[in-house]
Amino acid sequence: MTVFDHLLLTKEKKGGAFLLLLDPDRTAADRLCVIAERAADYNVDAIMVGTSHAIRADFHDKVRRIKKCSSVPLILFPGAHSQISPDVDAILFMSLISGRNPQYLIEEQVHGAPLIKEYNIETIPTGYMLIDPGNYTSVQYVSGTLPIPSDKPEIACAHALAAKYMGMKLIYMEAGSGAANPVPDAMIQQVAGYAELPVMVGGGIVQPETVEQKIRAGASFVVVGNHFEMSENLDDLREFSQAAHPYYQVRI
Ligand code: 1GP
Repeated sequence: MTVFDHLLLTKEKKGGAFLLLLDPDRTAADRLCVIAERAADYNVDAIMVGTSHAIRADFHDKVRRIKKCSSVPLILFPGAHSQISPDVDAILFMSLISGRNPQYLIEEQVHGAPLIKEYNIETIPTGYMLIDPGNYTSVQYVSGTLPIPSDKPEIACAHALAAKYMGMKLIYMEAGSGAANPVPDAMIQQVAGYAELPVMVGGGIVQPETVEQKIRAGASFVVVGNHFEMSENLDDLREFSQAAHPYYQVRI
């Protein structure tokens, strides 16, 4: 089964899927391993790995370490083509469709495609949209693009539909790492209903209740990063994971 099919099946069976984002450039290798091991214990559906700003010399070694430490599917969430690693199971093959910067619309993809073929990595064609979080985030700065206003769902809907017509299989609605405000529920609901594509939501989510709220609004997949990079206690990973699986909780 492909990683994307695994996520879709999880959504169908459990109501949603929970993805943990790890940034190798900001976290020590041993800690990455501990978090990855715990992810397997707590039913995290996939681990995403990537960074938005720098890439350090040991980036690929750390990706390999995460893969060795956990049986959870590993998905690259690339900030640039230099992050493509042979050790991931799949890659979000993204275009930053809310922006108008050709580097992130097509150029990085052209540089990365031959390597992805060589490594035989599963691609998940993804329309990536920045939604205004109310603060200035790294992804806005690095990409040099403006986010979609959070009170303009019709703009987000038009972008998502264009992505669908171009053959993309997933919409990622991103508030940005450390966002002051996550993507609003009303916007998630409208985009998911209008484009009829699975929607991934991330950025600024720090409570399990918010995970469940985004799933109930229509997100298929929820991503949390910062919270677990900062947290000393990883036990609440279980609550975050359970919050993304509302049907599963009812059945057990
Ligand atoms: C960032 O959406 C992800 O690309 C996760 O955001 O780090 O704020 O959880 P946080």
